[in-house]
Amino acid sequence: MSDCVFCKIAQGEIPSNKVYEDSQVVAFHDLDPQAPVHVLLIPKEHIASALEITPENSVVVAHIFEVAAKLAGELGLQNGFRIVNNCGKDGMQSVQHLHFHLLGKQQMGWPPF
Ligand code: D5M
Repeated sequence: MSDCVFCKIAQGEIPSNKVYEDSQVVAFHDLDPQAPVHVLLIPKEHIASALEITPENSVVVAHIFEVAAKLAGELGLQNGFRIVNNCGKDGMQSVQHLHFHLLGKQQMGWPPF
């Protein structure tokens, strides 16, 4: 999508601090980190939110979780981490391109609200 900031990051049209890229997925540091490690993982394909995951596009979601596990090892998150997807208004989604937050290097709390 031409006006989507994460599509522009995926296509290299705007800069990001990338930690991983392959043909399907890009991962980069969040510009407003909420934990000592805060990386975003996105599909290169524009999927607006978790509500838009279908049988046709869902393979990339499994791949994102594989990449997250690999990055967790590389980023020193062996003690654990949290993966978050914010969806829609109630979920506080602010960028309308599917993304997963990988957060770690601190003790998390629960519940998250
Ligand atoms: O989270 C969207 C997240 O995206 C939020 O933590 C800020 C981050 N963000 C927004 N623009 C950028 C750029 N250009 N680089 C890196 N990170 C960015 P949400 O789940 O939608 O609330």
